[in-house]
Formats: sequence, C-alpha cells, structure tokens
Amino acid sequence: MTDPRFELFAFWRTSATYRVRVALNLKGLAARERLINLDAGEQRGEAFLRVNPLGAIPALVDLAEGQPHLPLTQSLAILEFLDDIHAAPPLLPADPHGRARVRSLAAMLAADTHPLITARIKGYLTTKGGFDDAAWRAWQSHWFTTGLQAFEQRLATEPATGAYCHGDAITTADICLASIIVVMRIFKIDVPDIPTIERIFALCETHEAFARAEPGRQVGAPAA
Ligand SMILES: N[C@@H](CCC(=O)N[C@@H](CS)C(=O)NCC(=O)O)C(=O)O
Repeated sequence: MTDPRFELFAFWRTSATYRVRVALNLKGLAARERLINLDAGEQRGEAFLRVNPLGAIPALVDLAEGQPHLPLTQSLAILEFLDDIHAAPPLLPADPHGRARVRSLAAMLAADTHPLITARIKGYLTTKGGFDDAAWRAWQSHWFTTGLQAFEQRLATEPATGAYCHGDAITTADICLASIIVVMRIFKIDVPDIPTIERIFALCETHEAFARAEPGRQVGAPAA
C-alpha cells in the first residue's frame, strides 16, 4: 500500500477534525493520523505549539512529492484546500450566491458556535471563571441551542435548502452541521425543535464518508 499523501493531527472526538475526516473520505483521500491527546493537554505542549501556535487541531500536512509544506490549520481552510486540489465531489456550489450561503451556514457553526464549547474555553471557565460542572453544562447547552436553533430557522425558511443544507448535494454546511451533532451526542446534550437539522443529519449518517468519520470509530475512542 502506498503511503498516504497527508498527515492529520487529530483526536478521536473533535468536531473540527471530524470535518476534515469527512472531506477526505468524500474525496477518496487518505491521511495518516498523529494523535494529539486533548485530555492529556498535548495540544498545549511545546511540540504541538510549533505546529499550531493556537494549540488546536486539526492540522494537516501535505507530504506530496516528499516536500513537506507548512501544516495547514483551521478546518474550513483545510476543506477549501482539499476542494482546490481535488475538485470532485465539490464541497461548495458553483454559483457565487450559493457559495456565500454555504460559507455563511458553515461559519454559523464552525466560527460562532463550536469555539464556545472547546476544551480551552472549558479550562478557562472552570479554573478562572468560577464554573462548576453544572455551570459548564448549562453553558454548553445554551450555545449549542442558540447556534442550532438559528441554523434551523434558516434551513426551514430559506428556499435553497433541499435534501441537504444547500440543494441536493453535500456541502461544507452539512459537514459542519454533522460535526456539531456528533459532539453533542458525546456530551449527551439535546437541542429541541430542530426537525430540518434532524432530517438532514439522518441523511448524512447514511453516507459512508460520514459514517467512517464517526468519533466512536476512531483510534483512541473509548469502547462503546
Ligand atoms: N476554528 C478551528 C477550531 C479548532 C479547535 O478549536 N479544535 C479543538 C478540537 S474540536 C481543539 O483543538 N481544542 C483544544 C483546546 O481547546 O484546548 C477549526 O475549525 O479548525
């Protein structure tokens, strides 16, 4: 078997790494994973901070032609990079309005929802912000609910919604949506009144690219 072209700094349950795993799977690309154990704080270790000074995964290294490039960071940038180097299937629609809508939906979750529930925010609030476990859980639940209910409102009212978030093809918006739902499941958080999201996520789950990226199936995941 030939070596994969990419190296992915990853951890089993992370939302942002899941997005990259789904995109790689959709495009039939393979990555060798390097485990960064978030529970052990490895993202803040000197070695990983040289890869990403923000101390966050994923980071993707392109090993093409034996010439390692700088690691790519930020899942949305990585998805667009993968689209640029391997067009099929496209993760963004072809028309400018459609591309802007998909990027806007994706940013609602990847930029305005997910960062609020990351390990670094939890670490700060529980060590310096006076949060106990119950306060953290209420915080998580609040921001998942705020983000997903706003997302639901858009999906339910905007005519461009189809079988998926935008029309009848998988886009970055679906990948971001699924990336939030899979971690909500891990944290056992329910958000009410999101029927369109539930319908679209159920469809995504039937797709092998999403199924193979499921956190519970990754190396390091606890036994079910
Ligand atoms: N906006 C970044 C977010 C990256 C991020 O926050 N990743 C989380 C895992 S999902 C992380 O590494 N957290 C470690 C921490 O917060 O200490 C992206 O989309 O790649």
